Amino acid sequence: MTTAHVTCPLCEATCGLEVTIDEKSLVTRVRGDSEDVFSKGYICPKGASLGALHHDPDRLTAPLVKRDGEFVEVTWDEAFAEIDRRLRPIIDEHGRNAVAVYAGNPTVHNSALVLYGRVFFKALGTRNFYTATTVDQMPKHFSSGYLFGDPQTIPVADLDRTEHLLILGANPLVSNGSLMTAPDTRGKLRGIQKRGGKIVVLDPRRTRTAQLADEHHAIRPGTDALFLFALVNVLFAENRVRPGEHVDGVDEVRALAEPFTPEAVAPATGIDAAEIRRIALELADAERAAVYGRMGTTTQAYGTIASWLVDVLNTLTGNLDREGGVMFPLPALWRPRRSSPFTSGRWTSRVRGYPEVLGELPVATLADEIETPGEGQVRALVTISGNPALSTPNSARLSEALRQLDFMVSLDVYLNETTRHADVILPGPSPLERPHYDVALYALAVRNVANWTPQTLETDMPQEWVTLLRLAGIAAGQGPDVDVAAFDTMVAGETARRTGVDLSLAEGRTGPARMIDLMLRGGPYGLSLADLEAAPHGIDLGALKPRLPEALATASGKVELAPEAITKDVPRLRAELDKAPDGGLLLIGRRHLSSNNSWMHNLTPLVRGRNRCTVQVHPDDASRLGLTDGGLASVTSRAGKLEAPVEVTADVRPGVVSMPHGWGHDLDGTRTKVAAAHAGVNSNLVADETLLDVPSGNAVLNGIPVEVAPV
Ligand SMILES: Nc1nc2c(c(=O)[nH]1)N[C@H]1C(S)=C(S)[C@@H](COP(=O)(O)OP(=O)(O)OC[C@H]3O[C@@H](n4cnc5c(=O)[nH]c(N)nc54)[C@H](O)[C@@H]3O)O[C@H]1N2
Ligand SMILES: Nc1nc2c(c(=O)[nH]1)N[C@H]1C(S)=C(S)[C@@H](COP(=O)(O)OP(=O)(O)OC[C@H]3O[C@@H](n4cnc5c(=O)[nH]c(N)nc54)[C@H](O)[C@@H]3O)O[C@H]1N2
Ligand code: SF4
Ligand SMILES: [Mo]
Repeated sequence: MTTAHVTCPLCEATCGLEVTIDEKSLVTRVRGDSEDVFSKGYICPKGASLGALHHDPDRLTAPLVKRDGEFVEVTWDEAFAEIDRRLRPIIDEHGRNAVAVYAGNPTVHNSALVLYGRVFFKALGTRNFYTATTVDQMPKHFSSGYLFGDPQTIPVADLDRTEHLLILGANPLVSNGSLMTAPDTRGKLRGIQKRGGKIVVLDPRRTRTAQLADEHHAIRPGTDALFLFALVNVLFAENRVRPGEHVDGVDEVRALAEPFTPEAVAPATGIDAAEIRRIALELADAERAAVYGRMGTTTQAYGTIASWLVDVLNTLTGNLDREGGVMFPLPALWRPRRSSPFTSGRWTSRVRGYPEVLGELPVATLADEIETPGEGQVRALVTISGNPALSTPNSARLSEALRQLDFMVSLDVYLNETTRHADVILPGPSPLERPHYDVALYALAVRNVANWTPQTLETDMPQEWVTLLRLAGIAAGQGPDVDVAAFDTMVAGETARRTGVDLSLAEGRTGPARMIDLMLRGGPYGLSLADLEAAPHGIDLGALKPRLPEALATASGKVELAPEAITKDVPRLRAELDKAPDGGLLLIGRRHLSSNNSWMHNLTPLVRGRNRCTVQVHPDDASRLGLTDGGLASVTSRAGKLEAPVEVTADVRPGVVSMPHGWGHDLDGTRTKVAAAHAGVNSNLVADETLLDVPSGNAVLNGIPVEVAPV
């Protein structure tokens, strides 16, 4: 028996887990590591299933190549030779933009994919670059980019010290927190209440988080920007504005907020004007307060304005960069300092003219780019840990487009709804077969921490950084047999140069371990990987500290509260005030503690129990529409139609129906037996790919107009 201490890479909470392994390399137990400096023993059902994931017989362990429509196992060299043979001619004949990339959510949770994905993307040099960010948090990057100068500079709620938390469109008790790395959010939210503080939740559904909160307001979907603007309006009207130093643009915000009085937004939001006023004043008068918005505020038509207003409120109430307010973490890894402030729209998408943001185009337009002939048409696709065939809007249309590609490669651990369209699938090691450091998420942690996970179990499979370097070699025209060790040393040398650390200090290490050693050494705490290796439960680097103005990268060196790139979208929102709600139904999403987007449904412990893929309908709507609990309903939108069982519940607001995403595992050609037996229905069949948040290009996944009828 051996015991390993690993950081769970499945969601953003970064829990420390204790994994027990027997002599035959069988995972016999996974439990929370009570000594972990951050998570202190917390674990959720997904983390507890790391063993089930590792031992899943459907998890791929060898490359697959499609021959005459059937996947066959091949050697790694054969797989790379096939990619070189088929990808290079497409690049040579049609140019680099003919090859698109889609990187999915687990990329962010995997240091090999984070650190070496960019090497491959650079070698490929395509403008057809797509990620799950445009079905998620792009509006937050956009607003942070303009407010603070850097799209990665996102303030997080100081959960351990705040006394008033206003949550919009987030359900951290189920999601375990997002853009807010905080293991055991339930404990942390309870802590606020124990200190005598208050939690207010705005959500069209009475979620677990809403149930724990002191107050829940069932806002109409898609109206958060109106609601938040009304709070800003009240702060000015009632003389509660105290932004502090380092802030520009307060007067512009005052003028912009003028039309958005509580009375003006009440009909659209469904929240009383008097309530809005009270919520604003309680926020302003709280000793230390934080406003936090997530999926419900970003995946909607006014995602950028809503994300911006969240931080406008934090700033105007004096809670930006203040203990108990929202603060900027200082992670242990070196981070590049931007040489120039963030800007978007440096190029636009070919078919619909959507602006680039962070070098990405909206994944909602990927099907357009594949289907539409002409110069620059996408003919090949590389997916990296993504399942866009389930996770992106109008996924039936995208699936059909994937069929039309000349060539497709997927780096993925399953043969699923997306990868079945690939010509070559390259698997990667399980979380227990690779080392781990959370490169991305410690930059969003409510406490500064660092924790390294050594590789627990051996594998014959190449690490994914090796795979990415070989792909980079192919993309660069050097063929499938690039000298990986030399290439890696070159990449590390570049990191050494940028961090100002002597490469030889990381001698004896390769891959992500060497990169992380260099970045730790060049980072603000001067740590090294050896320090972390000596601390299996992590190193606590303390509570968050004020970081302004040093954290800012704007041209003015100040928080630019009214950037034109955002304020020019306000007239579009203003027009909403003149529209009366049309009484139609709006579809929103829903997450479950035992789910992780689309890809953990092949693990028996996580799909046990009753079918969770239901359409939740309020009793009033159910009786009006003739829907019965357990009966089948059709859900129809501009984009498509689906059928799913009805669950009648007063948890959803009247006029709102809710379905989880990531289901629909009954498609031909997949190899996920357990998931197929718990197939569910794909909610993105009805998500409309033409509905976007205009500035950021983020898809609208919450508040989709639908019709629901009994089947
Ligand atoms: N309607 C609706 N749609 C949504 C959402 C919603 O709320 N509602 N949520 C959106 C959000 S927030 C997100 S982030 C996206 C997620 O969208 P995606 O990232 O496209 O989808 P995932 O379900 O996360 O699929 C992850 C894929 O990575 C593979 N994988 C897992 N681990 C590894 C690994 O270690 N290496 C490799 N190479 N592959 C791996 C899995 O097998 C799976 O195929 O979905 C979005 N879609
Ligand atoms: N168990 C589990 N955990 C996960 C995931 C998972 O699939 N399962 N996915 C992970 C990922 S990739 C992400 S990005 C995070 C997401 O983390 P969260 O954002 O916390 O998760 P959601 O459950 O999508 O919460 C969004 C909430 O917004 C509400 N909502 C919908 N429309 C609106 C609206 O217009 N206004 C307001 N105010 N609220 C609205 C929904 O009812 C829902 O409760 O979760 C992560 N953690
Ligand atoms: S909350 Fe997230 S990080 Fe923690 S055990 Fe669950 S999946 Fe893993
Ligand atoms: Mo996400």
